[in-house]
Amino acid sequence: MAKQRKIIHIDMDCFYAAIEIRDDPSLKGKPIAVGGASNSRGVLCTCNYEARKYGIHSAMASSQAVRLCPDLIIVPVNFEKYRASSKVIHEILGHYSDTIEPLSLDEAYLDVTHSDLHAGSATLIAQTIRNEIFEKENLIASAGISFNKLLAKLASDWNKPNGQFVITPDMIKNFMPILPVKKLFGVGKVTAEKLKEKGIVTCGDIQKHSITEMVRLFGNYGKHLHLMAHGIDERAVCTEHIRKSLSVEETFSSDISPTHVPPYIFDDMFNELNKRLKKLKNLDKTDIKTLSVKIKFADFTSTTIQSSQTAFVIASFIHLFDTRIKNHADSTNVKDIKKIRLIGFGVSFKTEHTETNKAYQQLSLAFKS
Ligand code: TTP
Ligand code: MG
Repeated sequence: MAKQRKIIHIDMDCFYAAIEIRDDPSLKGKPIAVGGASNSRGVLCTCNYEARKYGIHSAMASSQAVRLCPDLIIVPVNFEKYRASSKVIHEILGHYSDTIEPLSLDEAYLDVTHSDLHAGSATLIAQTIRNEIFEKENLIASAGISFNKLLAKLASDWNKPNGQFVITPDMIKNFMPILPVKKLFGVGKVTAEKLKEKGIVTCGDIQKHSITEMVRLFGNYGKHLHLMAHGIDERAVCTEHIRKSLSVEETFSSDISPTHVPPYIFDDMFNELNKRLKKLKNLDKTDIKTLSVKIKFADFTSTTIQSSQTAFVIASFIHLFDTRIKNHADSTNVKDIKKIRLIGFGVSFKTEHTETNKAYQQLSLAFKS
């Protein structure tokens, strides 16, 4: 029989907000959030636990948050700082396992099944990781420990903030039935709503259905839901990421005219895409299948133009952009030409490419995978 796995999920507590409070102790104890200003179209990235008491949460419009808590202090986003901290945290994680899967700047899975540290106690390893993060970065992490990724992630949420929790196999029969389905990996608002229409709100409700019934109702995803509702998740902690495409995009601080895009924007984007491509293993430029340009207009409508005919040079991207903008201008009155809030450049590949997972490199506000 295969050895039971030991998986740790680490998730930093109110990550961006915690960094801002660490760097400005006068914010301590006050409700604070990180994000866009409340007098513009800003939204919040996150907030501390004091602010959460007022019902404030990530992705809420800043204006709404200030209505809920007039004393809320909103600190502007300082992404470089978060990325620097994330890099240190991921380096610390590297002291405890070679099998690490970063999920975002502040979250990662570690497989410690074969670790000799603390006589193989995943609970003690998690505690030591959290201590080291606190000592080196002065930030607080929570941890979840279990025998698969699904349960480890659920567990890290259990005693948040500043806590850890272990889910053992014998806890599954009591733990899963009461768990709301929206806590399951991949179940967002839309899926939760569809499940609710069938009277399914908790994992216990799923357990009442046979796997055949779940497949009949929800297709292949129904099978996946059925397994998760029983606490089963065979996914490995994955240190490599398979890529079929790569793109970078930039959202401008204010909308720009499509006919007056500063050339450095195209240069920056092309250079960033090129830099990211060079990091992929065994990539030959002839392996690029299509080039694409994405444009998001000020009214949030967006369009993507693709070409499989052109070479990977900046002029090809600019040509795609100009073609789309010309079509738009030809079909619109000059006064109605929409401004642009975001431009993206991307490529797709003929074959799949693997790269080492590094969350702090992959994510940025301006450039995304
Ligand atoms: P989370 O781990 O979801 O949130 P958190 O760390 O702020 O709070 P906690 O884990 O204690 O519940 O996200 C990590 C960071 O990612 C968060 O600090 C800010 C950023 N983020 C956004 O920018 N937008 C979002 O919608 C979310 C959910 C997070
Ligand atoms: Mg977090």
